[in-house]
Amino acid sequence: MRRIIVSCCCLLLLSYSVYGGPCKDDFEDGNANGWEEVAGEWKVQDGLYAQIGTNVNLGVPRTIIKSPWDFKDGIIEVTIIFDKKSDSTEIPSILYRMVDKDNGYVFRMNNGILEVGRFTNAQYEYIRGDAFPIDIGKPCVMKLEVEGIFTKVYYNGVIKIRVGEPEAKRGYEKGKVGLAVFDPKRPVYFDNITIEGQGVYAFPPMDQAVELKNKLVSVWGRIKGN
Ligand SMILES: [Ca+2]
Repeated sequence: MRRIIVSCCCLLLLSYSVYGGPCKDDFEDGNANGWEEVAGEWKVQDGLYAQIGTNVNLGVPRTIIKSPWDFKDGIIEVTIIFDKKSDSTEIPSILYRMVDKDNGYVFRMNNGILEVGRFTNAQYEYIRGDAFPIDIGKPCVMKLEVEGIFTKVYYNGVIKIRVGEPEAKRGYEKGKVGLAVFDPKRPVYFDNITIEGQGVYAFPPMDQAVELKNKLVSVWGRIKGN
């Protein structure tokens, strides 16, 4: 038994050393500090990050984390919540390995199809997708496991597709992480983004743990001061 526990601890330590971080945002602090809103209208409300703008003339609504690090290999998890009036055609998406605001990889929830593509010069290019029934009446926990040229997509903890970059020369090696909504007819809400990967770490002002601690300290400071 003891040996099993020790092995588990070693495995845990090993996984921590492989993946740093995590970097998280649950939006409970009421702001989108640490994000660069590139297009669309993004708003933190009720502990969720909402895309509420419907004007696509300024480009695909998207927001990118202004991280000091670049994401290469690792895990990105985010909860996606469709609006009550949604018919699932808004295409909420996760951006990753973004070399700039217009170029990188995209995972899209495209009306029942889970697909991976490239975002090249702000235009979407499809690589591969598979149809899976999505229950848009409940929050969808989407997880991407990215390693080398491969992206594995999990929906509510179950692996659904594995997509490889078919054109090595056109692939993106590393970059920023973000969110997008390709067809923003109705609002889409995001929550609990977690990023783990080599070199990834929580950074102010996105570091919730530190913020929470500081908040507590300042609240106590105020109470004591009064
Ligand atoms: Ca939240």
